[in-house]
Amino acid sequence: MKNDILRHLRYGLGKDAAHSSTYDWRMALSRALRDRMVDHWIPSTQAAYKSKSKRVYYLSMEFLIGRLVEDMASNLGLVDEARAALSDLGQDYDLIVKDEPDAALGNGGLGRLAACFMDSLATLGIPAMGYGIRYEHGLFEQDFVEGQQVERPETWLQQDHIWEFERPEVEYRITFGGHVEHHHDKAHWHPGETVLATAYDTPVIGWKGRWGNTLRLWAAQPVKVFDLASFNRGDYLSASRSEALARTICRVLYPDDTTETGKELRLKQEYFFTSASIQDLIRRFMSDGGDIRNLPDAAAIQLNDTHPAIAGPELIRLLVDDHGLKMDEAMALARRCLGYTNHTLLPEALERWPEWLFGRVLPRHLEIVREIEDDHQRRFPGSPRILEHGNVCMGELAFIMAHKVNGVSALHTELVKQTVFADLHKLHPQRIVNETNGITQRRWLKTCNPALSTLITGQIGDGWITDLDELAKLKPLSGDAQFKDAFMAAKRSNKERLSNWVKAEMGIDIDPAAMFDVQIKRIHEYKRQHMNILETIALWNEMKARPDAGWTPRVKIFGGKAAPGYYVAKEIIHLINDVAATINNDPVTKDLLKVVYPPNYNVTMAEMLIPAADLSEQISTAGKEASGTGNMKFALNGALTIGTLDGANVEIREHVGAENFFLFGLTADEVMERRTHPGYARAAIDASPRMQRIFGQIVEGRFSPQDPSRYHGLVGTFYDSDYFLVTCDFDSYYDTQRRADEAFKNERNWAAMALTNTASMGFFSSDRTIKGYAKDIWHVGPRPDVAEAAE
Ligand code: F58
Repeated sequence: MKNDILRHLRYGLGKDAAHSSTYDWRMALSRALRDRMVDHWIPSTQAAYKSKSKRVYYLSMEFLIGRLVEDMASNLGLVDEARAALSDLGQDYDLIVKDEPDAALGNGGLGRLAACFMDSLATLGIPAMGYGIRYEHGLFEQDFVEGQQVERPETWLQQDHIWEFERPEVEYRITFGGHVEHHHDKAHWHPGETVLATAYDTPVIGWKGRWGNTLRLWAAQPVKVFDLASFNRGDYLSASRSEALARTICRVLYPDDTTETGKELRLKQEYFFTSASIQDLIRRFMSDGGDIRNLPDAAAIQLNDTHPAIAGPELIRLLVDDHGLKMDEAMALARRCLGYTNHTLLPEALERWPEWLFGRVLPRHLEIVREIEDDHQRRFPGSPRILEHGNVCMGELAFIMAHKVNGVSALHTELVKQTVFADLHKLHPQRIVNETNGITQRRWLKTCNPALSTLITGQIGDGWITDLDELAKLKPLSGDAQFKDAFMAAKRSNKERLSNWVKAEMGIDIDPAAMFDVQIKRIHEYKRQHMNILETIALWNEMKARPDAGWTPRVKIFGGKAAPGYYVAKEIIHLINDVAATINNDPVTKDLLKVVYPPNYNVTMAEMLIPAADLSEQISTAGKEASGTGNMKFALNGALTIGTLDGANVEIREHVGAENFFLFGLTADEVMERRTHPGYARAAIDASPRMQRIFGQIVEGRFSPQDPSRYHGLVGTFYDSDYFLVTCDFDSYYDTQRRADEAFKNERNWAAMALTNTASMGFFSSDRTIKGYAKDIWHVGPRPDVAEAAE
């Protein structure tokens, strides 16, 4: 390893050790690791090719992979070796690892789920390929200026992205616009614009390097760099038109997780990567000498939400227009290949394209969508429409074109059946299945929490790394005082690490003995960060009034970004920061309560915050959070959850036991029922002196003295609409928080509850989730040799 690092430093980077920067060392280390990855990757790829195994193709607009050095070193079992080699060279492994930018090619849970799935697929030895977009700029970087969010472009590609291999030879034409002609029953699409999709491959190596898959991200290139004739005429703008289109397509990840902006470009992005991926998988299949009619035996194509839902019409187009299949035959064949995962019930997040726009960008696909619609109406007269009120509804399209549709938690799947797809579910009662989300324990326990994972391995061995159910062996230890002390000591060391970081980065003193209460996720009204900050104000009021009443000291930690155009979410951020500034400067409560909101929450920050948490905030309005995956990461790392019966919280509570979970709030049914009562919010506020006081303080400008009316609008929405029922759940949330305070005082008992959480999380491994998809949807098995090795 040492020699390899030095060799890469010299010949890869042209540096000698004496004059190398941290960046140079990181690049050299990464290359040394990459060489070893390739040694696992190429044989896997060859084996999959030779055995003609069925492959999974996971199409996702987002892969939120974060940093890779440590992940790769860990899966290859090389962390100690890398650390020792660098230390011999006078370098600090930890510092080098921290130098890597966080690849943020995703918004939140959906993108992170895709990354966890890639890890599990490789660990389980399921031949698979992730397909996505190589955005030039990932999710924006967040900064706070006077408490308000400002967005700056993210620039992960400014440095060499060492993990990827450019594949200039893998190139597909992606066309847009123009018109379609029909001659002798055959369609001819004459497009108006063309770009080239070129591939960049990143190896994804599973645990112990037993198997390797590929994450293939597409970049757009102009068909010709520029039009020399136009250039010579002096028409510089039109000379570089195709270059501009190509660059725009992969320029940015859409940072909006509610509404769609830049509609046409977003549609082009979706089609761009979907078409490239479908062309690529067909080419792979054909190069093997296959009959296209057998494609479903070789390819399971999973659509991560509706963003790649154009895969249905695209596959049909290629089958009919290029391979000469009949339309109905092509539809049936495409359906056998496709599965669709739904991640949201929020109506504003369900994609719909105006038909005129869809037809202008993808005229041939609009014809095919009409054929799909006609076919479905013929077979199921009066069924829900794909084309409705002048829109192309991508949810309905994905549903109709998939042989299986899945929700991401038990509750969510039931709600999918009862609400968004109720009518389609009646017509296709076998189609919707549940695959409760999971997380990879290799990143979310092994790598991010060495203190705890070392303790666990010392106690029960390392089988949990590939079989998380093994953690159940820890359950009997919840009565073992010595082990509980060690468990809490690991937590304490993570809290100290975080406290030092908060002091260094934000200048705030926090006490590692206090309860660390963490809410990290995108800022959204349904996730109810505002309920959390209102509760913080209420607690502060009580603490100020009776500072000696034996309070449990708390540190409230927030993290998360708001979509740039989401006004209310940005007001919530502003309020949290204003409240933090007020509370953190109060001498009366300085040892009792702190509010910390570090800017630019990302995967790397999550890896530090989650191991240090005592309490995990999962407080969404019941029925709104499809699953959540942060909730799983916290419980796995020994935090207790305070939460509603929403998403996967329901299943987490079942697994860890009701007595080890702080439940509050209305259920999904009660939420729907309550909404039918006019004036429910006012009634709740009228009944709660505590809420009245807080709203009074905010409205008087207690937290924004320089601008007292700053939050009048926000407070007004609580009285007038409060669609997410903050007011209805507030008092029970407050009371439950006080129960958590009491529980935290009994350290041994808290330790038993926390340990039971960790020990009960086996079910939530993404390995289990992937096995579920493999069995219920893809009909693929792990390669027997890999499965055996894992035994
Ligand atoms: C999330 N969705 C769900 N969407 O909110 C969460 O409950 C679930 O655990 C997770 O998916 C994984 O299933 C989500 O992250 C997005 O970020 C979309 C990005 C593109 C625009 C629409 C939202």
